[in-house]
Amino acid sequence: MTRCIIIGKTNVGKTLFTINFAEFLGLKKINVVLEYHDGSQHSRSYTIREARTYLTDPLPHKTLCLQIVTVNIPKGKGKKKIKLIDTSGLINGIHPDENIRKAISQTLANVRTADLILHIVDAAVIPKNGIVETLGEIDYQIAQFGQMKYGYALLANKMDLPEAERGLDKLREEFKGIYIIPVSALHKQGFNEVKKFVSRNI
Ligand SMILES: Nc1nc2c(ncn2[C@@H]2O[C@H](COP(=O)(O)OP(=O)(O)OP(=O)(O)O)[C@@H](O)[C@H]2O)c(=O)[nH]1
Ligand SMILES: [Mg+2]
Repeated sequence: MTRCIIIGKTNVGKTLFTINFAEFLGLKKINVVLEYHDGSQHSRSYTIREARTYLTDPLPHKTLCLQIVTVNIPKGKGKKKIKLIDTSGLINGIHPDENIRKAISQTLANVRTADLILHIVDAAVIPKNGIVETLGEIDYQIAQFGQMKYGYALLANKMDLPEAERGLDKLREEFKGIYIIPVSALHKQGFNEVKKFVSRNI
């Protein structure tokens, strides 16, 4: 099954995006397969509301393993099942907590095997902190890797926040030639464009 990885730094909104995108695609309940760095798996079922409550957090490093949700994407006259793979958030440098380090290395190992990459950044913090400082080396590396691949898009998230428009302008200047989709994971803004992008690339 096609694997679509949701990747980016911690706290940019990967998990909220995954849950709300799954709802946007028609899911009423979410069955999440949790896959740990040692390869063990188990699954849990949530209502959409429970998933938002239990799986997202205002503090960083909430997600610590792969969280896989199967969804249907329209394709031609029919539909195709794909796996949305939510991942542990990345950081620049090395985290002191071993569990977080293992989770991050699991994320990185899975980028290589993904068919599609949705790379999420927080557009709202860019104007305040500066683009290079906000993104850091890791986002530049993912963008470089993604550009060489078929099926890579940069999602500028949190577009509902006041500073995000300026952040989006900066991203467009910095990443010329990269396909950028402005979204708000919170309000499901830009989701139709993401759906079309995924549909074109599967
Ligand atoms: N205003 C606004 N807040 C958002 C948006 N997307 C996510 N958030 C908030 O940002 C915080 C982090 O969201 P998560 O989805 O948990 O972020 P994550 O990237 O999965 O974080 P890790 O799992 O720690 O890597 C939460 O408080 C979300 O409610 C958005 O589009 N707009
Ligand atoms: Mg998360």
